Amino acid sequence: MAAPGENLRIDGDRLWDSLMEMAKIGPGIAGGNNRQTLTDEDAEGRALFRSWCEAAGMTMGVDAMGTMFATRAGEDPDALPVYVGSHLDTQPTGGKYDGVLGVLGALEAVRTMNDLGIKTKHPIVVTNWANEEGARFAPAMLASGVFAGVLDLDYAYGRKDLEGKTYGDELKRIGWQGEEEVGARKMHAYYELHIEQGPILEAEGRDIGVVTHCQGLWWLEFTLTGKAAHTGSTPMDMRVNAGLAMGRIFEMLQEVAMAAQPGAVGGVGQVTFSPNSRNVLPGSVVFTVDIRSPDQAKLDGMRAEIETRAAEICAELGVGCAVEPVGHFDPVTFAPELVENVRNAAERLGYSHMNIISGAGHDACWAAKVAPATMVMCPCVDGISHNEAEEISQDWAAAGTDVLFHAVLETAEI
Ligand code: HGY
Ligand code: MN
Ligand code: MN
Ligand code: MN
Repeated sequence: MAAPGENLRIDGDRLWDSLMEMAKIGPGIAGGNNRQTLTDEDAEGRALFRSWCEAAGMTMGVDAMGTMFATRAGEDPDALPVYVGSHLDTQPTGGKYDGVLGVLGALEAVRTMNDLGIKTKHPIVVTNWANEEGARFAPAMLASGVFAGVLDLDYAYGRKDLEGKTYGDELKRIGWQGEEEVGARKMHAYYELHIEQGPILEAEGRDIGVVTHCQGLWWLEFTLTGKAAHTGSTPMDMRVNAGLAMGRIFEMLQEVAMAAQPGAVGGVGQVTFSPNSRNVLPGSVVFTVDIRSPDQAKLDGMRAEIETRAAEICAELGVGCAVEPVGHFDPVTFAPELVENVRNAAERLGYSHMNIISGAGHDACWAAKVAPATMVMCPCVDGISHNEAEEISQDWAAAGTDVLFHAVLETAEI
């Protein structure tokens, strides 16, 4: 089968217009987006995406987790489809491109196939995975985790946001609980285009990241139990101070992650003090430790050390310490033959490229459990993401989508 011609390119202006159109839905307060999963804004973005897919002649399926699958028919109806996707949900202070570029880049690839009358042997399925971010309902990549058979549907439906609302109830409320059994679909292959969300590609002056691996992750939810008490009248030697224990654990976490360099990260993004009143020592402190590494031994070693030392810190202060893993996947090796398609596409199209390990987790990590999968990355400005200041250039968006388009055509067989 001949490789796609080097002049085969997507329509970068049309892609950019679609990105800017989607960015109007769930605007943030500083130029980015707040389109959190299963909110009314998410529902509005889903409806716009569905209208675009239908206008491109695709048929829409939705599964019981709310993941959207838009199918472009192939020449061979018995051939398993090539899935191409990412996510439209955002962080509360998210950017306009994290996830969205992958979904709308996949749609642009289909629009270009339509323009050029390209027929593929394998159907193409453009996918919007529900709840990739895990910001509102932990863990991240929840829907793709259920799809891959790693997480079960009841567990997922029971996940709660900070207001105590459940995933299942919110999915029904916005009217996006689909009929399809989650994971019943079989994939021939899976591709995902994503911004790097880190500084490497821009610093190295490369247009394309050929993603060979993704680092593994643990999300460990700590619940520290102290004694709520008056911050003024309680003598220092009579305090059971969960806040102090938290501070010492944060310091220890930093030390463990630095000792695991190179190739490890550790931090905390969310803390809940209760009663969270200025003049009350916290009765309880809940926070999620996020540790990651491409090295399996390092990843699991960091987890063991952090849990052991956190228990010691709390025991010293008389603070209760409970830990629950609320998210995990092992380091991922993407499918070499698909990685090669991405590399060849970048070469053919004249884009500079380099191998890269994904620092962020993606739905591709779970897709890789059930089918050959890989990713294409493009740079982002100063490596900023999960921040409303996230920015990319139109050229980077077009380059990444051109490469995605070519790699998908290779696998879908024109
Ligand atoms: O947490 C992650 O890596 C992804 O952005 N959900
Ligand atoms: Mn993402
Ligand atoms: Mn993200
Ligand atoms: Mn593991």
